[in-house]
Amino acid sequence: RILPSVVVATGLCWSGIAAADNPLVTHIYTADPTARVFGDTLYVFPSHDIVEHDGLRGLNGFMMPDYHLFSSQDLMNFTDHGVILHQDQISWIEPNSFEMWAPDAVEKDGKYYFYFPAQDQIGVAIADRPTGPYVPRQSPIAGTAGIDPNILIDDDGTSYLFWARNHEIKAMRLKDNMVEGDMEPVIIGNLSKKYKEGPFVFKRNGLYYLTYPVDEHGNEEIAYATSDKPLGPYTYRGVIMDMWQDCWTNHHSIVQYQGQWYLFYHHHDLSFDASLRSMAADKLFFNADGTIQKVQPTRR
Ligand code: FUB
Repeated sequence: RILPSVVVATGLCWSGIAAADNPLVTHIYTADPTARVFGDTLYVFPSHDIVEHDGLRGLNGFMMPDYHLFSSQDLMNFTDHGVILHQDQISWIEPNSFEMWAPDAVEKDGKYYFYFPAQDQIGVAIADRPTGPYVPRQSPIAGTAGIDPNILIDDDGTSYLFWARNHEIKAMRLKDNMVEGDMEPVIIGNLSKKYKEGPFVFKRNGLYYLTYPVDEHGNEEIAYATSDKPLGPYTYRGVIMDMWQDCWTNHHSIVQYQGQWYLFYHHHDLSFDASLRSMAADKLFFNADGTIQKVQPTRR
């Protein structure tokens, strides 16, 4: 089921990479974008919303069968490398469950590890190149019931897996093989907000930033907390992006590319349907004390 299609989405203008003409692509619906830099290229690993299938809608109304991979070197033109993983390749889920939710991908020792949630468990597919082919392991990662995996590789090479479960954010250190836990999972406490999911952790100037969507009022805003240790304790710092009216979810990643930080996120401006979302990006700025300035979304 690997589709070899390559589509270049053009006509996107960042006017000197100052503001995006969001959404970033319009030929398919893309949600939960994780942006990563491998070499000199920015890759985006989003999930994929499709319209209803045979009159069905999946869990929470989402229909998410597979993952496309996108790349860009100028943040104006995004190449769609086609499907890098499809639900039919995953032996440990029910057929046609359409629950291929928010993913992440990292490089370690020349291998590319693609982490994905499916039916409330977290799997890994491995490739020799960012564009694949990705070969899924035949069982999920033990001990990781939940959704929205995110990997932090620390400066000393230690890797941590974060994910969401029952409105909490959980984490554990991984073994060097990147596919097994090296400790019992812990819950990251002190985040002080209600319904949390979609963790994205990064490190800047020795400080760990745990960023996450939180549903306080029926739609998700993106909040963050900081710590001097990867597993906390974290201190809540505030909101990075206000909630979207009517879109319900937001899901993001934060990346530095060519010296500039960016927030990738999603919204439903293209469809006006909360289960048909489109990925977007805008510049993100830090204050001198390390706090993050709120990002004003550039909307369609
Ligand atoms: O895209 C499906 C789910 O919606 C994600 O896993 C959540 O983070 C939310 O965006």
